[in-house]
Amino acid sequence: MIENRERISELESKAKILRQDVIKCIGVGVAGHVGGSCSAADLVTALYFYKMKYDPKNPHWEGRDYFLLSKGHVAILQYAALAEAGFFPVEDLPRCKEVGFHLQGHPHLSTPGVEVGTGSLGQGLSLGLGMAIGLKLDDKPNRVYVLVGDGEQNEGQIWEAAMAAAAKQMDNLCAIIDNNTLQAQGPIAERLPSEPIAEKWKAFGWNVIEIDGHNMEEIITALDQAETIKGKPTAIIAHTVKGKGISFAENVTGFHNRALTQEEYDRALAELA
Ligand SMILES: Cc1ncc(C[n+]2csc(CCOP(=O)(O)OP(=O)(O)O)c2C)c(N)n1
Repeated sequence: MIENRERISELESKAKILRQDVIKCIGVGVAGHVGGSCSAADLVTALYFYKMKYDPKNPHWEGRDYFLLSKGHVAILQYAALAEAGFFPVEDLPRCKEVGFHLQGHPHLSTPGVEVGTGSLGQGLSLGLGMAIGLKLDDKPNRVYVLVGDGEQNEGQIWEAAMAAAAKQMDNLCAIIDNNTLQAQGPIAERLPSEPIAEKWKAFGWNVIEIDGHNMEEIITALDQAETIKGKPTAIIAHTVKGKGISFAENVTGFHNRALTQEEYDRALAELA
């Protein structure tokens, strides 16, 4: 149990580092996706530093698990995880969005560790499903994890993939839904409501686990449980706070994709220290 507590506090510290990296990646005066990166930081930390198998020196290693960032606009969060995991130097992060550089505004195959290009919302789950089917056909044990936004549930393609994954009994596929309740222009409930999300995934035939997406113990328990479920894909509905960890950005729609002033940048890093 103590060992578990130590492991959890290590992961919590790592999540803090990822959030700091996100801020350094955005820098001052250039718009960046603060909100959705910080809401998903604990989830992505648990995937990269607890659950997934990979080899940063050999990104195409056959034994790896696959991570797809369906909400591709928070690429900087995946870049932070990949850098901290050793796929490329952490010093590359502030060069994000530089023309021709390997870190672009949305995930691109030129980045070591990125499996697919995403950013047009709705596509990542279908891509992940295709990979999961391929792995099953090859009788491989690798797992596929797809991070999906709750606003992204407005995309019809999500539900085509959800229906097909359940029909094909893809128990090697796990969707993690970052349920932060805001999308780019405001509360999802006021734009096109996605709720009730858990009931929808259950009705589509998925194993559903609901968690507090900032509670590391709940996150890793859910990821472990998902692996034991046979005959169905798992959807982890993670209740999160957009902008989590930066007081002035928490639950503020304006921080979906915004430039930071020097003062905000300094304050964010101080709060995350
Ligand atoms: C097909 C498509 N339509 C619109 C957009 C523009 N867009 C980028 S992020 C976003 C909101 C997504 O909301 P959500 O999935 O909840 O993301 P989060 O709040 O977690 O950042 C939109 C509409 C897009 N990237 N792709």
